[in-house]
Amino acid sequence: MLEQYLDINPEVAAAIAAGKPVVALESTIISHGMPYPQNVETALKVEQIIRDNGAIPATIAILKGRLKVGMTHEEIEYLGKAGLDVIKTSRRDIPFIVAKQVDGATTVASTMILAQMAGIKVFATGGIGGVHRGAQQTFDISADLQELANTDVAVICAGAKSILDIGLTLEYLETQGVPVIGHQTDTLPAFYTRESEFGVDYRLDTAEQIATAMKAKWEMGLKGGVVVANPIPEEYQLDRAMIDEVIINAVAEMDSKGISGKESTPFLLAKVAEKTEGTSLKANIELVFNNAKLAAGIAVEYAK
Ligand code: PSU
Ligand code: MN
Repeated sequence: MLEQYLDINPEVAAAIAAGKPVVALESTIISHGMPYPQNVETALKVEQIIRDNGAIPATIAILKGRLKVGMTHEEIEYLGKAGLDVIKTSRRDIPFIVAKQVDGATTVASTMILAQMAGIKVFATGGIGGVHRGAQQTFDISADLQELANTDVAVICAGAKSILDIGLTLEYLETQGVPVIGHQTDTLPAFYTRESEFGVDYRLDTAEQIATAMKAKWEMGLKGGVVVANPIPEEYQLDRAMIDEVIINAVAEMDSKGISGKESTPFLLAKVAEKTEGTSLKANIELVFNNAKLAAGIAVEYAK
């Protein structure tokens, strides 16, 4: 049934079948999260980092309606160049992108879904979606959170960007039973900065400890994902006050322009990048590299 829709790259399929470590990667970060050509350079370097750390990378997207788990370099280049012309595809969108046989860039939610279809347990990205500031009025809560509640994949990220309401995001995850692990940190990192005022649920300091907790969860049949929050390396951290001000202004501009729904996150990401003149892009790239390395380590431990 699934093969009718799903194409697993042969190298990735062989690794999964042999129980070797594999790390899934999303594609909305390529199409909507960074400008060309840095998006493609970053995506290819991330794959190399995963290989250098002992795992096989599987970048995920939908191409001409086919679910792709493990893209070629040419396919990554194509998707990165197309950028915002590719349809941002979350859980609700998947059947329509498939039926129309068009291209779709997968978010955290839909990347988790395709990873689960293929049998991949570890997924590295930059930041997850969450509860937006002002969600009390707008109801804007990313489908990523509901996916974390239901789909058995660990997502290694740099915490939640403060375009979101971090406190409400953590409350939502708690309600849904999603554990938030801090890798070598007691507080949830705020993406561009290593710390926030919010504590994580559990601090674990090694990839081995994290893999052990994942196994315990899933072997007991406790469904759903795990958030592994990994702070940006010290040297690439941005100034908290500066980035907070940029974000407050970006949210106000979004509201005044009436931007909502699936356009919100890409608008805020682009605004923040524009207003920080590229320093945020550098930080974003470096934290993704850092997450890829940890994810490979977790995948290696999980495969033991
Ligand atoms: N946050 C980031 N960078 C990103 C995204 C979020 O810092 O690239 C992307 C991810 O693909 C995430 C999606 O799954 O945005 C969330 O979008 P929404 O809030 O519309 O669910
Ligand atoms: Mn949203």
